[in-house]
Amino acid sequence: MRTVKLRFSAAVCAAMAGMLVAFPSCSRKKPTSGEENRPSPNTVLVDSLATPETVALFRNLRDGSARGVMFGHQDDTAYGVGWKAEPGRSDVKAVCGDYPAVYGWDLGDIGNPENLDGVNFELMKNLIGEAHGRGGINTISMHLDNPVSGGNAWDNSAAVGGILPGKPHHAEYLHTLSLIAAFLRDLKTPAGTSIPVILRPYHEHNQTWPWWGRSACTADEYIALWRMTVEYFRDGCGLHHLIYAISPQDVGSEREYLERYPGDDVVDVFGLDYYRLTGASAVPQLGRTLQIIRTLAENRGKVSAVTEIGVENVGIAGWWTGCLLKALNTSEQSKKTAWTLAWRNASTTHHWAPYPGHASVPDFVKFYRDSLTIFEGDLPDMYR
Ligand code: BMA
Repeated sequence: MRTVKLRFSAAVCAAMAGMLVAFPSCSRKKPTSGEENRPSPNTVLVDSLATPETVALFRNLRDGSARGVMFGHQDDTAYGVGWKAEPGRSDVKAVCGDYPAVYGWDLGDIGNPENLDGVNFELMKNLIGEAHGRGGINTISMHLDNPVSGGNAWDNSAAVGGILPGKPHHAEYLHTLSLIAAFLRDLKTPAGTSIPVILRPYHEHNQTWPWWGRSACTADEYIALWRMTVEYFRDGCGLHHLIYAISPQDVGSEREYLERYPGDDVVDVFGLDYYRLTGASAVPQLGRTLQIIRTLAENRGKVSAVTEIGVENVGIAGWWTGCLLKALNTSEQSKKTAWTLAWRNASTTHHWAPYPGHASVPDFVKFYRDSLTIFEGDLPDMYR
């Protein structure tokens, strides 16, 4: 056993009513009894009408209730190296005895039976429910296809200008968002309460690879896309179990972090995707960046997190404690990073977390045992 270490005004109402007209393709269901009994609006989240469990999750993330940095893993219980869709299985659990505290999922290819990485969407809903049932936390990214060319997320031909309100592909794009809304609406506990989700749309937007990246749209277009999406889910669809995370990649300064930032009223989590921690010499830079982001987030009442991290195939056997843990331990500020999520374990040549037999397993176990890291079994109730 390890030691457990907008005010709601008449004006807002009117604006929301306007949204429902502006976003006709989102089918809303009648409020459930839980929604009718919702307590007073909160002033901490992008969504002033967020459910009590969602507000509690945010406060616990922000205030460090878990007293450490939570470990996360993409698609953890959906597949791993050499297996797929086996109930209860997880590469992380297989090597250290516990599940990650945070689970990443992706809605790319929504509308098909499986996502872009072969995860069946109905199975994904179940796995999200199981993770939540164990006390874990779910975060969802969206590698959506290019809505104008029909290419994949990596097709960085111009698209954002064509899907904003009033543009030719707007209605079609809202249809895609409505599929996402329907998926998110289905995420319920057995008692019927919505499962809070940290949504991470349009990630790595300071890179050039995606159609929402910096080479494919202007800053104004990106910001308009982000705001339209938040308003659609929150006001048009009435989804109130979402926490919104932004996640630029590999930034080194406050100025870089805030490029194309859509605004405090539409961002809850200051995330960072980081793929430059390729050895011990890169530790100080990540440490500095973590301090910068935590300070920025703290000053605005937000959460900071490493929303993706890793080196493909983890070629350094001591990477977990020698690089990642060291960067997290840089200062009191960097230690307040809420979570750090390793990317997916697809195969022996495409993985970011260890699996049984991997050379980094002994070091990962040290990382797991360290008092700073939090896995699922260490979590307090994050939803109260
Ligand atoms: C990338 C790779 C791809 C994958 C994509 C979305 O980093 O892992 O294989 O399809 O993420 O998960």
